Amino acid sequence: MSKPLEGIKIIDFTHVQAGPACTQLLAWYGADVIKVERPGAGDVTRNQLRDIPDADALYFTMLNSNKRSLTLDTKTQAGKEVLEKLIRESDVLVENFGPGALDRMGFSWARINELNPGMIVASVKGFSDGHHYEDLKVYENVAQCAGGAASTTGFWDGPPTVSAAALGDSNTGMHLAIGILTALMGRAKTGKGQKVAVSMQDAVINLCRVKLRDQQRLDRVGYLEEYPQYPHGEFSDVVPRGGNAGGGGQPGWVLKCKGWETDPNAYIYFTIQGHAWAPICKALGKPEWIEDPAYNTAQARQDKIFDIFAFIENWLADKTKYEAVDILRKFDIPCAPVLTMKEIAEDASLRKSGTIVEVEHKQRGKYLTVGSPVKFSDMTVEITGSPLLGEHSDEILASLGYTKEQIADMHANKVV
Ligand code: CAO
Repeated sequence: MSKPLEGIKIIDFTHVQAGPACTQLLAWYGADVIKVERPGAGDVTRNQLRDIPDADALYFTMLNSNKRSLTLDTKTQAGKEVLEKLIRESDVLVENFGPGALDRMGFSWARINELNPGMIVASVKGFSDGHHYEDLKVYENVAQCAGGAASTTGFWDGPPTVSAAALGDSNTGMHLAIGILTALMGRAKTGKGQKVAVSMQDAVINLCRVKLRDQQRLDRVGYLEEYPQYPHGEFSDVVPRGGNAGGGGQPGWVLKCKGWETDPNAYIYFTIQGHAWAPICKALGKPEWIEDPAYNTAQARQDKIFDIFAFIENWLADKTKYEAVDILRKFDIPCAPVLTMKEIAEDASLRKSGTIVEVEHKQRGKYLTVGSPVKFSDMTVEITGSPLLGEHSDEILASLGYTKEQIADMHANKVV
């Protein structure tokens, strides 16, 4: 079966993580994604954090699979002409340069729209157009701080903390992919392209929606009952860091299991879902708590929630995280072991589902990457290795009508 995005041609003017994560996703689903990179250098991540000398770094290979690579100096006249040709016959251009870089290159939205009125131009920036910080260059953690994630992550007695999950980068790329697909649907109706923009700050804020919920609740009632600060601690007028507390209406915490003294990841996450109270009591061997008015409602448990967690930790002391989950799952209790990246890399279920895949790379040999988290009933998403720098330059230039001599000339003049 042909892939759903087959026939969609994308100029991938992205680098580092936010933009490449977006275009990689579209490439998986069938788009022809042409990564345009500076001759001789390419995306900076090809060189960043290398683990094999002279081979593209995993930072690059894991964000650029299923793409083709064209080297092109778009600041030269000849390079601009190639880009113009590409724009005329492509559907989408994606970029995440610093603010104003595309305009300075001579490819403003107005110019691109003139070259190809059906073109969708999709951008990632740190802050949205017109924002008082719109001129700032932004990386992951800057966005996590500006988007409310850092002030609400971590423990109350520590500093604001960033997450290891790429809330600023890959998350913004995923938002942009939704924007591009929406604009493609729109174009199918109107024939017109449009500009699609996602700021990293906005994408983080979208994921911190529940914290803005909490700010308004705090403003109104002065406390947040699901936070560890309640009822024994103090609240100020801003949403505090809640440690490992559950973010919704279900109290939860990270609890120690057998071996925690030596293994920093011998923990499970345990959730006390309201209607699962009876099964929890049965699992813990505390049936007397089921009807006890001091325990049998969420409200009654609130002021002793950490005593309950301490009791559960005691119960967990002779069980590994896996043994604990195997017992608790029989009682329908929402829980999971805290998994390390090593465990994830080796997890048979994740390999089977295609979430963790091994792919072949011309320089590196085999490497692991994260496959499509979206699964389709009618499509198996195949992940291929990332392209070498300029691997497809000649074939792409030839397809644009350049002769062998013209291509050789461009190489000689370092245009490609
Ligand atoms: N040929 C010629 N020039 C090229 C080129 C090519 N193929 N590709 C890029 N360039 C030029 C651009 O035109 C620009 O030149 P000018 O600044 O002279 O106009 C320059 O290379 C790239 O600039 P940049 O600002 O994008 O790069 P940087 O390394 O200074 O900043 C980053 C990197 C990520 C901070 C910045 O791009 C940014 O803020 N992007 C938007 C937010 C974003 O996506 N951040 C997340 C990155 S993932 O962590």
